[in-house]
Amino acid sequence: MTTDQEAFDALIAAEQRIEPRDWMPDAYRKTLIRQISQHAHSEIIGMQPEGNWITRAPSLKRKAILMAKVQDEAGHGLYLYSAAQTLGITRDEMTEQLITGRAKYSSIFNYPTPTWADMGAIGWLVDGAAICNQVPLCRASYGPYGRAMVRICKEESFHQRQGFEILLTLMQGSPAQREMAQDAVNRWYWPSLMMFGPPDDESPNSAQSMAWKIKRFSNDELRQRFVGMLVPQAEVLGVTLPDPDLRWNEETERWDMSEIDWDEFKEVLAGRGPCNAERQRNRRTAHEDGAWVREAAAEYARKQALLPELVEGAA
Ligand code: FAQ
Repeated sequence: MTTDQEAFDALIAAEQRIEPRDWMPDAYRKTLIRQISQHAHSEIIGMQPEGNWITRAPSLKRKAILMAKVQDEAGHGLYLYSAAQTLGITRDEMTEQLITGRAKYSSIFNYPTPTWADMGAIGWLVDGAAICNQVPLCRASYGPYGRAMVRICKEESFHQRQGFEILLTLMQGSPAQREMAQDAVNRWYWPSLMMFGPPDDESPNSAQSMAWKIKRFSNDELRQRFVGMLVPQAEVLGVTLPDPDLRWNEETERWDMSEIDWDEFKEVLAGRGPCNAERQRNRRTAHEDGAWVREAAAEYARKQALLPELVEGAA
């Protein structure tokens, strides 16, 4: 007779999907809840840096595009919260973890967006990194997560292209516009490399997540792939990637690069990045301001549930 564990292992080995009603080890469930909820929180907090520019976008067309993009991120958060809920955690619990500062979300969203060029750099670099990281997650062993990622990745591809196009337009503009684009690339390049997580030898979750086929590539492998994608695109844009040591190493067939400032990464994760407090505060306020919407929706649902009885009573 096969045990639950053996059946689970066989599904993973056969590249089959684990679905919500299947038996799964507690640690697998816990890892998925951790990663999917952090991912959902990232999408929701990630609306803030760009939301900052909606009222100041340089044209109606740019404003419409930016609004659509920020709304897409909200949608991604919702798909991901729903995927996490299939594992037994409630939306309320996840929200509570986020607004009380107990949950992690991506370090990248704790950096400020002082200029319009930041919208270009976020699209190109942040969405670009997100795609690199998330395309392999479409094959994650947990069905609801993998399926959510398919649609998310399609939308992220459009986001990346719109960011690239903002930077291209600026790079074809005046010297001041070119300088603004380069400055934004300089500020977002290193934080975008940090999105892939700590180096492999300091990544406590990677080995197990890869064995469970949640992650398909290690943090460093994906970081390498991302840099390889950026180099030719930077040439087309005419921007310089701010790493004088960046070069292709024929022998190792890897990109040599300067050391990432992991102290900065740790500071941001510890809540001491440039915008951590502001992002948390805004999220908390938005949640409190939305209380009446939740109450109204719950009341509406209660009345809808009573409706058949009322109709019957009236008949
Ligand atoms: N920031 O052992 P590992 C987006 C944490 S969405 C903060 O390597 P793991 C779309 C990690 O959670 C961006 N924390 O962990 C968008 C773990 O913490 P824990 C979000 C980080 O899970 C664009 C600890 O460090 N994407 O950009 C970071 O195997 C534009 C040890 O690390 C995802 O969430 C970090 N950068 O690998 C939205 C993708 N890196 O819980 C708006 C899904 C690591 O043990 C605008 N997630 N940590 O205390 C993943 O692929 C993985 O979770 C990794 C980390 C690769 C992020």
